[in-house]
Amino acid sequence: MKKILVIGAAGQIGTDLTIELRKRFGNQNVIASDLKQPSAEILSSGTFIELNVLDKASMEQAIKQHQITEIYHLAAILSGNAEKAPKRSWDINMEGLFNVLDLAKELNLSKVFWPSSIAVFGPSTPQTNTPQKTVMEPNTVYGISKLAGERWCEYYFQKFGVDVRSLRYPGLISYSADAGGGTTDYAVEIFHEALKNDTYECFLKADTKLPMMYMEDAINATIDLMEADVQKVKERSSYNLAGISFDPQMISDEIKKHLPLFTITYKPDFRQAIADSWPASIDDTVAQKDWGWSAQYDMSEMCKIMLTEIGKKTK
Ligand code: NAD
Ligand code: AKB
Repeated sequence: MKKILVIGAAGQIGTDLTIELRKRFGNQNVIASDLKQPSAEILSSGTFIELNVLDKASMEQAIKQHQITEIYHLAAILSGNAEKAPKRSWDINMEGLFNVLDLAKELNLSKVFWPSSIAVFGPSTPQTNTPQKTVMEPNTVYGISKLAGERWCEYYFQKFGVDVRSLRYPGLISYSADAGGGTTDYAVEIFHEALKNDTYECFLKADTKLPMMYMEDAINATIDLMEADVQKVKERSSYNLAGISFDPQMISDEIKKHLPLFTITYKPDFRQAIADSWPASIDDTVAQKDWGWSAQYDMSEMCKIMLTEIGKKTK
């Protein structure tokens, strides 16, 4: 029987992914874990344990106690925060992954999910429709850790048979939890500020186009990949995944259709250089072909949902 451990369940993705996994596989079969308290919905719908991904012994104990068969390992330090504490972020991102991969190998777990990111690409990568296989020279701590992580995932699959699966998520947009310190966070913050104050000061320039995706698409892609037949999962580093590509001006124009008084101003900070090093759009035809992936949400649908759902919370 499937028994899942989500590590990083209190974060932006974990908040939505844990609930969806519980819906699909049963509340009692999905154990949430994090360093910090998760949402009230996660706390009330199933088991939560406080777990540090750097503490391998405690993780081993939790896996044995709850008879875990699969891990979704989401704990990491994202691009913006990682630049502020490079060595500590490298340690958390890499040591955490090693602990999970080693436990999967030693305890013979059936599957592991670990997310990579568009941050694996760098300034020398082709920026438009970035292909699955291309030049990868990331120049951020976060991107370097994700690229190294991809190589280790493939290594553990090939050398030790660990069935680890991965997606290169674009910037994810959701309303259930705040974004966790990345470069694409503006595309979440803008909705909160638009509804609260009718204005938003953006930390990226108006024409900084980046690959983005509405959270429900990302959750579906994640579970689809994890549930795909093993022979369909041919890419053992990480799959490119594409949703919507836009820049701050485009999303601001879309918000204005709903909130005509909304205004945006621009004050680029250190995250501009990170964004400039990333692709503007992604080619995910390999994921489409291998396991039947396709995104459902466009920018206008995503904006409508974000404004409605955040609007309900801010009333
Ligand atoms: P987040 O920062 O919102 O959540 C990460 C969670 O991990 C937090 O709740 C944090 O408390 C927890 N955590 C941190 N250190 C920990 C530790 N030592 N032990 C246990 N838990 C710890 O991040 P997110 O946006 O949910 O991202 C999840 C994963 O997806 C990360 O690997 C991230 O790199 C990747 N990703 C996210 C995006 C995105 O746009 N959100 C895009 C690409 C990739
Ligand atoms: C970040 O901006 O760091 C993340 C990501 C794209 O990996 N959202």
